[in-house]
Amino acid sequence: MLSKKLEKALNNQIKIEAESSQIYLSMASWAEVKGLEGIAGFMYAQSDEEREHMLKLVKYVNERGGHALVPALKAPKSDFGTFQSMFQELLEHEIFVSQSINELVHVTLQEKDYATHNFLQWYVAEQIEEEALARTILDKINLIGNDKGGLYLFDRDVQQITVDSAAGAGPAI
Ligand code: OFO
Repeated sequence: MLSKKLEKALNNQIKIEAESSQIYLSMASWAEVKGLEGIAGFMYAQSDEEREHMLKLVKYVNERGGHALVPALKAPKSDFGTFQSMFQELLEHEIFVSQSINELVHVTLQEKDYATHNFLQWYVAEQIEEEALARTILDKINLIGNDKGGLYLFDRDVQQITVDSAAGAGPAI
């Protein structure tokens, strides 16, 4: 059974994952409208992943005798300036999510809830990968600079950049 304090903290994380999914959906839509099909596809996939992260938490909270609450969300912004700044925002957002997961892990220790501590290790590992992925993409973007041909290739190949490639295992562009 979850303590009230931990249930509240987990519900807060549900909201953060839901917001992440909304933000990335908005990024996908912005990129699609700009004709950046590959970047849009990448962001749609990121959005789906965040929804999965949220669902995993919802099911866990309910399974442990809590009540997962579906949160109200504020609308994300709809203009991201340039694709460079959009990916910078993606990285900053993932750093924020990592901090939030860390705080959540801290609460599990305070509450001596080792099952939830164990459950959250998946998120800890996932955040390392997601931050690495965002940094890998930003490195590629910095290499491209303002080169239009580079952007064309980047947009074509960005969907191939996976978490594995960020870790050095898969295809890189
Ligand atoms: Fe990328 O944030 Fe979920 O965990």
